[in-house]
Amino acid sequence: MRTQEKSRLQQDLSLYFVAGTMNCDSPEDFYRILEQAVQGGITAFQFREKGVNSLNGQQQLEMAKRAKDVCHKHDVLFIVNDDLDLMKAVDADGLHVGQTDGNLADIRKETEGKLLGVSAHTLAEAEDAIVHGADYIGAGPIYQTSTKPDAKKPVGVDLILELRRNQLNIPLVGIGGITLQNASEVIKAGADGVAVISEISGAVDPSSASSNLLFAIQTAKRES
Ligand code: 3NM
Repeated sequence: MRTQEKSRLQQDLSLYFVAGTMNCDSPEDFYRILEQAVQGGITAFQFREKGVNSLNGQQQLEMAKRAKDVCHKHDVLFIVNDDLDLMKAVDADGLHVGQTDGNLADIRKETEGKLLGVSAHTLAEAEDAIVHGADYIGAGPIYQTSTKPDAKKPVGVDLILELRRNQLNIPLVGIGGITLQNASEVIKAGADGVAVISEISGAVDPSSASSNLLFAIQTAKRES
């Protein structure tokens, strides 16, 4: 990735909201939260419609299209979680995959011209993702999270420090249990951004939650 593209991506990943209908009361609530999050200043969004009670088929496709339109109206990156066909069907900006979502070399071939994000829990997983051409890494869970039932043991900001100490200078976001209170610690450890679900989806006011988070992130970046 060229230096200019990389620094643009580092900016675009600053406040990365991840959500699906499972994280909201209803599909309509999902749109309300997304609209407000966009108004509040999220810089990237991941459509993660998976797990119990998630939508599929045509309903899922319609929802992804509408979510992409909301994002693109405000220059917010639109990434699809772990569904190559859906990513292609909606012409999303990229795909995000976990460690068990398939062969990375094959996925990279299928996502040519798109962003590819990979979740990593260890230095070895992050190195492997980079070898296979990942554009960014989602490192986590940083803190305890109850949002993802199968989340691994929290690694703390130590994982981010370790990746940076080992010269992994790929765009990087921390994920898992990140809140307004701890976001700046994640940035100061070397992350380019934070990815959150419940801190925005569960907020009484998702717009203020987003703008407060963005302010904390930008302040921490300036101070780093
Ligand atoms: N991935 P919250 S943790 C989707 O460790 C996801 O890869 C994780 O939700 C990982 O911000 C996580 O509510 C859940 O803690 C993040």
